[in-house]
Amino acid sequence: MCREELRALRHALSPLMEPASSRFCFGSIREAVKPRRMVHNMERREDLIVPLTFSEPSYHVQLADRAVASTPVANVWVTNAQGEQVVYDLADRSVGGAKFTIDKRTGQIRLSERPSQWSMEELTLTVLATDNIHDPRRLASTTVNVQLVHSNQNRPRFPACDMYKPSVREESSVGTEVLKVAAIDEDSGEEGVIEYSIVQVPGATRSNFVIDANTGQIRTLRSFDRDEPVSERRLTLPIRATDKGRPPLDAICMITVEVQDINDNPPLFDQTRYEVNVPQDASVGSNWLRLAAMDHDEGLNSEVSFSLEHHERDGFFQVDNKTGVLKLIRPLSSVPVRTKFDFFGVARDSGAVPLQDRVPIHVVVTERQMKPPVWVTSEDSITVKEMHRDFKTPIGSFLAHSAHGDRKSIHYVIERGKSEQTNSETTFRTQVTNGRLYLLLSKFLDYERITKYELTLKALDPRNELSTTKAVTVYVEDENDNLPVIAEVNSISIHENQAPGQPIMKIPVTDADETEAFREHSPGH
Ligand SMILES: [Ca+2]
Ligand SMILES: [Ca+2]
Ligand SMILES: [Ca+2]
Ligand SMILES: [Ca+2]
Repeated sequence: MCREELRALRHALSPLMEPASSRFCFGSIREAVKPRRMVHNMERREDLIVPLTFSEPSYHVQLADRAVASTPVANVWVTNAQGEQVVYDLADRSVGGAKFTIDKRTGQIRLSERPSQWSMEELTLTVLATDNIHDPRRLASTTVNVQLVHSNQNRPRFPACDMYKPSVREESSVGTEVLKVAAIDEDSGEEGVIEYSIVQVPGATRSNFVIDANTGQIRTLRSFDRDEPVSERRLTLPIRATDKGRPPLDAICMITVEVQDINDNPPLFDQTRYEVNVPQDASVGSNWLRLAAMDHDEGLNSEVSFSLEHHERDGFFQVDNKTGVLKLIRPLSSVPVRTKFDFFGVARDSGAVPLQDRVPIHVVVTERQMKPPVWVTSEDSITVKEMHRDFKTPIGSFLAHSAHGDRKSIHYVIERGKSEQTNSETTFRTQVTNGRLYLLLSKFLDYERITKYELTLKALDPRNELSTTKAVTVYVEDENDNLPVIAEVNSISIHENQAPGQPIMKIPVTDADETEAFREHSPGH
């Protein structure tokens, strides 16, 4: 026993002790404090006096940090009191002793203040016992080591979860910083230490992001492509914060990462070349062709304007820069029949650094009195549900007449453009019955890949080889064809004090449907 403790022990016991002249005897500390006269007495009564002995040489207890005042902490007692009255007390009331009380008769130690705010993780009490019977009095001391055990009272939480609206530019390199999340946990100690992780979405074949477990910094694990047909426009990113309590508590924040467009697609013409025959007597201002181009980017990056190249010298035709319609602006009456005009059409997007496509245009001047077919059907768009599985029933029909009023002789063609959206994969086919063109599907549609197609139908009169094209847009309608997927939830920990009916966690759900209404999920649905 150290000198300070001893001094404290003496001080604590002073009310119990007789004046200095009294005879007394310590148990475990008797050697340290015995006065001369006591030696004499002990020698004389050695066979009669057995020192008091505590049931344990020292006591070790654990105390939950959420314990309240008056919680029993430990019971100490002496084993050899033999019915005599023993008095227990705590030594040194200035340190640990002030935080506890002891029942002087039973030796039960109780808390006298809540330990949640203590600065120390453990403390040691010195307990003294004495009897009032023997002469000299018998004394003993022991220690009670109290170790504070932290309880996991608080679940981590993401205070700014609703504010996270990260975005990442498509085609950004691997390792691009996306967002730094932060969760808080009001527990102290390990129970308040947070680790971050990404919740795995079932069925996900590859990981999109990685998070630093300690800092919450999220980076990309691959580069994304926003544009059709890949169409990664929104990526689901469920983040979990887990504390180190036993058992741990966790929280999940569902984050949606928007993939921002860059101008990485040039416009693409819907045909590899445009050919048209124009009669010598065609009137100035008449339309002969419509250039069409698609650009898979978004906004200005996909806004296309048209122009003509190498045509300044001839100057017979002009293209509308918005609609792509080619019109005659000078009479061809002086131009010999079978004259060919070869020039290029240009489609340029409006990106900061514009991209463009060129297409050859061939115009042949034909005999007078010749007229191209005329489209009777005025509709120029169709909407098809993406679940459409019927490849035999037409999704639309179109009619063109020859300029001579004979419709049976008209030939129809659906152009195969340069991209899937302009029918490069023959997603659409035609069937002609009684001089009318019927449009049919030959492949499944998937709104999550392609939302609209730009088709070019051509009506050709074989007698004069004049043709007229018609642009038709096919809109794909989103259907609720993707089941919501519940992300992996390894374990849910519920706090013992959690009130019934209180939410225990938000289960992360993802859904590939593009339309917002099909992505809303309510419990039980
Ligand atoms: Ca916690
Ligand atoms: Ca892209
Ligand atoms: Ca793009
Ligand atoms: Ca573009």
